[in-house]
Amino acid sequence: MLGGPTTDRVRIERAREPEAERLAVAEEVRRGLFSSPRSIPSKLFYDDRGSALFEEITRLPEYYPTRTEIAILEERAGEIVAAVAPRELVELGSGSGRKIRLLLDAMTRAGRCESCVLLDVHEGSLTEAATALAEGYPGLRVRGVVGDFASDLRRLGPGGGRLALFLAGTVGNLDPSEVPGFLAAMARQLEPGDAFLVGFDLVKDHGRLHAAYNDSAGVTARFNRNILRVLNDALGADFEPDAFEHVAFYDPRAARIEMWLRASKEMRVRLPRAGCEVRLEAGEAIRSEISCKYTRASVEALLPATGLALGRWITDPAGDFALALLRPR
Ligand code: AVJ
Repeated sequence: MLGGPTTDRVRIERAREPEAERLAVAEEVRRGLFSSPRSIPSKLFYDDRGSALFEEITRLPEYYPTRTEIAILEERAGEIVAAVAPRELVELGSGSGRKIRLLLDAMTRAGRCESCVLLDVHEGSLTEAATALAEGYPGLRVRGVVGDFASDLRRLGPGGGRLALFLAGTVGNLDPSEVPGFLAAMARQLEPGDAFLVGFDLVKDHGRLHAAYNDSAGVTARFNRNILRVLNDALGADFEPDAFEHVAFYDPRAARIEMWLRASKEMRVRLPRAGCEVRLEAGEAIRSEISCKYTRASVEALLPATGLALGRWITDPAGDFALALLRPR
């Protein structure tokens, strides 16, 4: 179907029907809010407003990961594509498209750019990204899967000639105890010769890490509070986002950033579509994100028993960010 009209080359699927998805989200939110510590699943950040705010974060002077990862890919995409020789690109969390294009361009130059699969929780950004790629790459077949990388990797289907991407350091949002299981699940969607390229934000000066999540323009604070609006929209909740304070800090022992929302007063929040009500004391906080920072050694320590081995380890000259090229053993 080379060069077919754009719409013939795009297919969007859902891992779950919208109603089942709503029930699953309600259950996850309820579980998080009544856990100790209280938490909200980070994947809920990315509605339309949240995705736009994250885009804004990527342009902040303090937020180095995005521009560093792009710089690495601008320099090394050709080498990565030469090492894997993929026909198909898979991206978990469809992002803004800039980075996947650097790899698709390298595949086009190598003469093997056939198909692309995007997996993302947010249907709006997924459909937009899939359509834009089909328009930008004549002949490319694009499949979008609305789903969660933590539970829906099987929807990707079997590999073969596949380079999968998990960029931006989003792997840092998983607890390290969950990472080996996640990598093993990805390994099951790969064939020998395929590869999984994973972006890891690296341990560095604590002041720079702190600043990246406490920007002076307050965009990260708005991004953080927006997750409460997402809960209001999705579950009919009545959080007052402005009554919560943005808190983010680096915990050197766990090598991770933690983001919290701290209630500035005592409150009672109703979440009718999750069938619950939460009472918060003044000063009580809800954790909205962890963002784990890695070293080459801590990445290698995750790999035994995953079915993946470390191939290339590519960093920027300053060692701020790494791309790990993982290969099925
Ligand atoms: C997109 C998940 C990689 O953890 O740095 C940015 C999200 N949170 N600022 C990260 C985020 C606060 C980001 N990831």
